[in-house]
Amino acid sequence: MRALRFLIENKNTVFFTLLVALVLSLYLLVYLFSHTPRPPYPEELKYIAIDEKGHEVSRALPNLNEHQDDEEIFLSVVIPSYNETGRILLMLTDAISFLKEKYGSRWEIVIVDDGSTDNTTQYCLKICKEQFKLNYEQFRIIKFSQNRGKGGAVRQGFLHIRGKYGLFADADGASKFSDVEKLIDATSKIETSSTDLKTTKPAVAIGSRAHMVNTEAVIKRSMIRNCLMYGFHTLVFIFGIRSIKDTQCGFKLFNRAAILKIFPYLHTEGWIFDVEILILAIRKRIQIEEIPISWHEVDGSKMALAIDSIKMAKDLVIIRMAYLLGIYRDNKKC
Ligand SMILES: Nc1nc2c(ncn2[C@@H]2O[C@H](COP(=O)(O)OP(=O)(O)O)[C@@H](O)[C@H]2O)c(=O)[nH]1
Ligand SMILES: [Mg+2]
Repeated sequence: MRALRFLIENKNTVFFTLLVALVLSLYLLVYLFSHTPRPPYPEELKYIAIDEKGHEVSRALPNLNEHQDDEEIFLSVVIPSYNETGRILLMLTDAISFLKEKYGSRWEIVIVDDGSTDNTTQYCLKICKEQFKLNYEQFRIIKFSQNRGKGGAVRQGFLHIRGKYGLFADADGASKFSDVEKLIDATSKIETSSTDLKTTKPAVAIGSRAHMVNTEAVIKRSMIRNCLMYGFHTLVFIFGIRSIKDTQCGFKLFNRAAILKIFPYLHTEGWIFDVEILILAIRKRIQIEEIPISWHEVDGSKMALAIDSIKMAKDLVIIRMAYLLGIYRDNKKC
C-alpha cells in the first residue's frame, strides 16, 4: 500500500527513471549486437595474380586513393566469391567478353575469395591463365584466410581498386553483365548534373529487379523464398529505406568519390551490407539511381534461407538503431 502511494506521489520521477533505464538497456543491447569489421590479416592486403611468365605472384594491394588516373582503368569489377568453382566460369565468360569488347584493356577484375574451402582461388587463377589469357594486372585475387561475409569481401575489394568506377557483381552471373552500361550511363548523368567543375560528384547506380516481381523469374522461386522476400521488403520499409525498391540486387556501381564516402564507413560484413551502403549514401546525400536490369535465378545460392533471414532481420534493426543511437557514425571510419 505504502509502495503504491509512493509510486503515485512520485510518478514523474518513476516515469523518468524507467525511461532512462529503458534507453540505457536499448543502447547496451544495440551496442552488444553492433558490428565492427575485423581488420584484414597481413596476407589479405596482398593480391595474387599470374605474371607474364605464367607464374603465380603476390603483391601489395594499391589503395583506392593512390589511383587518380581515370584514363588508366575505367571499370573495376569486384566479385565476392565463396566456394564458387561451380558457378563463376559462366559469369566470368560473360563479363570478360563484354569488358574486352567495350573497354579494351581499361578494366580489372578483383575476385575476393572469402575463405572458400573448394579452391576457388586456384580455380580462378587457372582459368585466367589457360582460358582467358589475361594480362596479370587485370585479374587479381584477394584471398581471405577466414570467411568474413559478402559485405566484408566487397568492402575489402572496393578499398583497393584502381578504376574510375567500381562495380560489385555476384559470382553466379544472375545479372546480365552488359547491363553495367546502363549503370555507367546513370552515374555519368549524375556526375555531369553537378555545377562544381573541380570535384567529381559522388554517384551510385544500383541494379534493380523490382520490375520483375510479377514475372516468371520471381514467381518460379520457391514459395518460402518469396514469402521471406516480401517480409524483408516490409522490414526494410519500416526501418527507413522507402525510396529504393530493390536493396538486395548483387549488381551495384559507384564512382570513386562515392566509394570513398561509403566503404571506409561500412560496418556490416554480412548479407545485409547492401542496406547499410544505401543508408550511408542517403545520409551523405549521395544521389542513387535505381536501374532495371535483366536477372535470372541461378541455383546454388549460398544463403541458408531460415538462419540467414533471421540474421538479416536482426542486423537490419541493429544498423538502423546503431545510427540512431550514435553507435555507428557516418563520419568515423571503421
Ligand atoms: N564474400 C562472401 N561472399 C559470399 C558469401 N556467401 C555468398 N557469397 C557471394 O555472394 C554472391 C551472391 O551469393 P548467392 O549465394 O548467389 O546469393 P543469392 O543470389 O542472394 O541467393 C556470390 O557471389 C557468392 O559467392 C560469403 O560468405 N562471403
Ligand atoms: Mg544468386
